[in-house]
Amino acid sequence: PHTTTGRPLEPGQLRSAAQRVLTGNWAGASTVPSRGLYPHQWSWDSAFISIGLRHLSAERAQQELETLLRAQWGDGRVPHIVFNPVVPLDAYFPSPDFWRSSTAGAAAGAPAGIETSGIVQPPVHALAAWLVHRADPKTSHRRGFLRRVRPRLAAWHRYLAEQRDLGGSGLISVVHPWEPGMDNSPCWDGPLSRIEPADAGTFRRADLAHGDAADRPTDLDYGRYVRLVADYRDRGYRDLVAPHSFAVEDPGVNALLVVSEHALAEIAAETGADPAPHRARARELTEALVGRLWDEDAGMFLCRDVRGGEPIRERSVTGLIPLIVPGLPRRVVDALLRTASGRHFGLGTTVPLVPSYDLQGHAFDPHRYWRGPAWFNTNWLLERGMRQYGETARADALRASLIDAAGASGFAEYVDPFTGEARGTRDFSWTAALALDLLT
Ligand code: 9YW
Repeated sequence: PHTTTGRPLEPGQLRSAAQRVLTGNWAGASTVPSRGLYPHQWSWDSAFISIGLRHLSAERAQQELETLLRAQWGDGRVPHIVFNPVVPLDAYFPSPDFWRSSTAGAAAGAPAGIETSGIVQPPVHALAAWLVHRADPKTSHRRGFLRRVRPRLAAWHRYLAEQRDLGGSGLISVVHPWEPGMDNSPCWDGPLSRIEPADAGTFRRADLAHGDAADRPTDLDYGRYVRLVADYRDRGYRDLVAPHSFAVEDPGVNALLVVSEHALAEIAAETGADPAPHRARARELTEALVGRLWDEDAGMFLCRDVRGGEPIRERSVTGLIPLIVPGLPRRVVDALLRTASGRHFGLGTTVPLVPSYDLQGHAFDPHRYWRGPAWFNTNWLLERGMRQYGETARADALRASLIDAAGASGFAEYVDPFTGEARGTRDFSWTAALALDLLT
C-alpha cells in the first residue's frame, strides 16, 4: 500500500515511512529503485540510495555499492543496470536478451556470470562511498570497505577519462539519453532528431504497464533509445572504434565526476594511497567545465552537442547541478543562485522545488518525466551545493520543501513542480533515501 497522504508527515512518521520503503525495496544485496517499474539494480540510484541507507545500516549501504561494483566491466565501466536473474524477462524493457552484455560486451570486459546494460550513469559513486564511510568509519574499517572499493572507483573514473572524452575538451560525453539519467530532457531533442528510430513493432515497452503514458517518454523517444543501444551493442560496446552518433557533454554529469574525484582523493588519503592525481583531475575538470559549458547570458551551464559542435540552448536542471562543485568562481555561484530563483526555475517564488526543465521553455510539461516535474535527487544535489557556498537560509528552505514533498507524495518518483502532486511511481527508493538523509 502506498503511503500518500497529500500532507507532509511529522519527522518521526516520515523516518519510519522512508525506512519502510527502503526495507520493502531491498532485494537481498542491493535495492531496486521501485518494485514494479524498475525491478533490477540501477547505478546512480544505488549511489543515492546508499546515502540514505547509511543512516539505517552502514553495512547495507556498503553492500549496495559493492554489489554494483561487482558488475563492473574489465574496461572500468560501471553499467547503468545490473539485472536480477530471477526477475522475468518481460518485467523491464530493454531486457538482458536485448543488451546481451556477457556476449556482445565480452571484448570490452563485460562480466561473464552477470547480465548488465552496456551504457553508464552519472558517476556519483565515489561521493556516495565517502559519505557511507564517514557515517560509520569503524564498520567501514572492519569490513575493509574503502580498500575494496577504491581501485574499482579509480578504474571507473579512468574509463570515463580515457574512453569518453569524445569532444577532446577534457570533459566526458554521454552517448545515450539514458546515461545522464534524464531520459527525455528537451536537451536531447536536437541531437536525437538525427537518429533514425527503430521500428516500433520491433520492441515492447514494459514501462507503460506501471506508469501513465502522459508521464513517460513517447514511443518515438523509445524508438531512438533502442536504435542507439543496438548500434552500440553491435560494435561490442566499444567507444573509440567508430564515432558515436549521439555525444553530448552534460554539465551535471561532469560536475558529479568532479565531486567524485574530490571524494576519491579523500578515500585515497584515508587508505594510504596518493590523493594528488585525483585532486589534479578535479581541478582540470572544473576548469574545463567552466571554460566550455558556462554560459554567461543564460546564467547557467548548458549542454554541448559534440556532433553538432554547438551549445544546446535549453535550460535544464543539469545546468544548475555544478553548484555542488567546490571552488567555483563566486560570480558563477551568484549567477547560478539567481537563475535557480529567477523566472526559468522559480525556486522559492513560483515553485518550492527546482523543476527539471525551464518553466518558460517551449517544451515544458509539468507531468512528463524530465520535461518539467521536480525530482528529489537533483534537488538534494542543489541543497548540498547551496550549503557548501554558505547559502544556509536557501538551503534550509529547500531542505524543508524536499522533506515535505517526499512525505506528502508517498515518496513519488517525481512531482508536479507547482502543486507537489505525485507523478510516476510511488515508494521510490531514492526519494525515501534522500529524504531520510536530510532528516538526519
Ligand atoms: C530507465 C531508475 C531510472 C533512473 C533514471 C530515470 C529512469 C529509465 O529510471 O530511467 O529505464 O532506465 O530517468 O534517472 O536512474 O530509477
